[in-house]
Amino acid sequence: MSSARPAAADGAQGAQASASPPRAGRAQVDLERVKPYADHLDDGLMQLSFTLPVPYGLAARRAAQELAAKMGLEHPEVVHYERLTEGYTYFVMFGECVHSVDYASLSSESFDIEFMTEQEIEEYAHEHIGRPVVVVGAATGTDTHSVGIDAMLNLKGFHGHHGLEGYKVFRTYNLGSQVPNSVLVARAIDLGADAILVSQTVTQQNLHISNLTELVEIVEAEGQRKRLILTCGGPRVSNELAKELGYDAGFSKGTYPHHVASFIVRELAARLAESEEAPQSAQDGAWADGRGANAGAPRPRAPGADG
Ligand code: B12
Repeated sequence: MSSARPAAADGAQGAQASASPPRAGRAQVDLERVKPYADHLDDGLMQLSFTLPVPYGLAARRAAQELAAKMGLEHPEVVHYERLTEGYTYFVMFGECVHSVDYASLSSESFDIEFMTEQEIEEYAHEHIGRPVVVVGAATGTDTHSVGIDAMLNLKGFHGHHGLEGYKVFRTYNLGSQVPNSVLVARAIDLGADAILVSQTVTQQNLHISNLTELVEIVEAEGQRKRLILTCGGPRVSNELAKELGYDAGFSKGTYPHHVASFIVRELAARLAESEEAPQSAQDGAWADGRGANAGAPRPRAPGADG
């Protein structure tokens, strides 16, 4: 099967497909009718895997083929199947997808946030915010996966991009994993935080949805929604889902710390401008030597809290 890289494989969220002409000998992609690619352009071939709760055997194989055909795949083939445990069979299948998508119309929509580099973020924050930005994050509820939030907040960061702790502008508080929503919100209020970062990995039985929703409800009940920037992320979190649930932005696989950092400083600057809060001078010592997380003293609550 193909090992073709998706357009955003470099981690840039929503990166555009290259506008450069196709290499010699390569067929031109019709971006209005994009289909899966394997052996040659537009062959529609795709691979899928799933488990059926039926015992391993030829009947199971047939059932998988029929299911794939019902999904609309042509020439479905089982290329691998094995007994998982008593009464369960795992399948890997190939099939031809007959549908296509209009990528051209999608890529002209506003998926693409322009991200700044770390240095640009520092400069932007200095100019438009003029004080440290306090961010508090955690993997909430029962979710024990802390790698995502650590990747965003801790100095070590992700793939060579250090986390917000390494920026001069940010004061970071990483509360870890399995943090109840009420605790995260209370801490954010105590610290006079500008933004909350929530990580959710486990999606079984839509746990992430109920958990993310609960946090928004608590923030609203505390009258803090207008002033707290709410961001969330995780492998199954999209910007669309996040907004639907009441967050300002959502981030998924391939996110680097400067992605969320760009969003937070821009959003905060916009809110400050809107509330006509005069930028304070960037003179407190914490700004000047700001590297090193959790160093900043809690800031008093900013005005504009709703409620
Ligand atoms: C490591 C791991 C664990 C470790 C976690 C250790 C730790 N300290 O985090 C341990 C062993 C503890 C663990 C436990 C469990 N795990 Co686990 N685990 C994984 C594994 C292998 C890797 C996850 C990971 O670290 N990814 C790397 C990080 C960097 O990626 P990421 O989280 O997506 O983060 C990126 C983005 O999403 C985004 N992001 C994430 N959060 C945020 C937040 C913000 C604000 C922003 C801006 C961005 C952002 O930025 C990050 C960098 O780009 C995955 C499988 C896999 N290969 O993905 C399973 C996986 C996530 N685990 C899974 C499961 C089911 C569990 C358990 C429930 C298993 C069990 N039955 O006990 C338990 C969890 C129990 C609980 N109460 O939560 C499932 C989840 C299925 C689902 N969708 O619900 C997975 C997918 C495995 C699988 N295929 O079944 N797990």
